[in-house]
Order: sequence, then structure tokens, then C-alpha cells
Amino acid sequence: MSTLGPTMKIHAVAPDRIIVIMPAFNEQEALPSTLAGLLATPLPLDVVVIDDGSSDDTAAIATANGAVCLQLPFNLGIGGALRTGFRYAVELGYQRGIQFDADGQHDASQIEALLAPLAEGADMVVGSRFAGAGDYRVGRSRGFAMNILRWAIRRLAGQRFTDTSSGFRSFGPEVLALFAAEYPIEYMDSVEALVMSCRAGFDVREVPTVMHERTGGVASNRSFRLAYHYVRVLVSLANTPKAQRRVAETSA
Ligand SMILES: Nc1nc2c(ncn2[C@@H]2O[C@H](COP(=O)(O)OP(=O)(O)O)[C@@H](O)[C@H]2O)c(=O)[nH]1
Ligand SMILES: [Mg+2]
Repeated sequence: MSTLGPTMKIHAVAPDRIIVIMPAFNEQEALPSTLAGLLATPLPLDVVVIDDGSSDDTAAIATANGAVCLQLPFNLGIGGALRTGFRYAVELGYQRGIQFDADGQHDASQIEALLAPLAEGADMVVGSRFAGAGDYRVGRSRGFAMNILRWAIRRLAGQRFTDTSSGFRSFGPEVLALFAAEYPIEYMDSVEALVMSCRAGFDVREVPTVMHERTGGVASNRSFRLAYHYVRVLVSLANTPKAQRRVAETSA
């Protein structure tokens, strides 16, 4: 039986198809242009929108604009929705996947740049807002918080990333399988997922990408919630066993 449930019919896909995994919560305004941008590229993209208990017409609009829509019975948050998308990708046999926001902030024309390192052997690629492309800026306090995260991840992952929380990423088959089996479900999942894949020994790279303003709807990152999860992620990173990592490094 499929892990997606007994009612879903599973078909294997052609090996060149690429799955775009798109978490969406109340995104009816932005979805039509986001999906049109994706489907206008010459790439063999299939889009799965994970509608996470939206109260608007997200699901109907996703389907009407060329995506498959998985509807969760209640809100699981971005991480739970992404895990659903990874499971869907693995069940259908996709070999490459893209994580892409519904709100219009990511740019479909950059997907090729995100896929290129996979062809050269990378397992996962992070699209960075802070690596020279575009002019995305954050305020002082957010910038300071991001610097601490960068430092913590550099220590734990043994590698420097300029954008640890970007939600614009590409994945090869093994990382899709890892994330289908376990993906962090708490808010700020992207930071923990980055550490997970690096520590699992995958080849994770970063490429510069632009980021736009939302084209509609409302962002989910209310400041109290963001601050709480920022502290939670730092505590969880601080508790990631270092001894294990040192052994891994010396035996490499
Ligand atoms: N499935 C799901 N998607 C969500 C949820 N909250 C936000 N999203 C989606 O995740 C993406 C990024 O969310 P957003 O609020 O724009 O985060 P930000 O860009 O980091 O400010 C968008 O496509 C949202 O629709 C949620 O609770 N569930
Ligand atoms: Mg956004």
C-alpha cells in the first residue's frame, strides 16, 4: 500500500521529469502567476502543490492552473507539507525535485542554475539570496540573527552557506528519499534540513539566486513565532553531538 494512503493511484514517471514541490497556505492570489511562470519554462516540470488546510481557493486554483494538488486534512505547517511532497515524489519515482514557494518570491528562470550542479554530482543545491545575484536585503536584527545561524551551521555542517533558510532548493534522488523518510516538521525546517543533509554526507552546494517580493497574500513569519523558533533551532543545533562529527571527520 502506498504511504500516501490507499486511495492514491501511483504511476511511475518518465525519468527526465522534474517534480516541483510547492507548499501553499492561502495562496489563491499568487498561485496563477507562480504556476504560469513555472509551466512557461522549457523544462519538463510537474508541479505538486501541498494545500495545507487553506481557507481560500488554493486547491481549486492550483488544479485549474496545471498543478496536482494534495490537500492535507488540517494544517501541518511548511515542514509537514514538504514531507508530504517528498513522499509523493519518491512514490512516483522522480529523480530530481525542486522546492519552490507559491507566493511568487522565487524565479522560475533560475531553476536551470539550481539544477546544473546536480548534473555535476551534487545531491542538493541551495539557491542563495545573499551570494551576489539580485539585491535582496534584510534589516539589521534579522541580518545579525542570520549571521549566528551561518556560524552555527558552518561548525556543524563543516561548510559555509550564505543562505541557510532559503526555500528555493533542488534535490537529487537520494536526498528526496532521505527527506521523504524524515523531514523536520517544526517551523524553520529549512535550516534543520540543511544540517541533516550535510551531516548525512551528501554533497550540498549553493548557487546565487534572486528573490522577489511576494505577489499577493500574507507571509507566515510573525515575529514572535520566528523568534521562538530561532531560539529552538539554535538550542537544537547546540545539542547536535560534536564528538560524532569529529570522529566522522578524522576517519574521512
Ligand atoms: N503547506 C503550507 N505552506 C505554507 C504554510 N505557511 C506558509 N506556507 C507556504 O510556504 C511558502 C513560504 O511561506 P512564506 O510565508 O512566504 O515564508 P517566507 O517567504 O519565509 O516569508 C509559501 O508558498 C507559503 O504559501 C503552512 O502552514 N503550510
Ligand atoms: Mg515568502
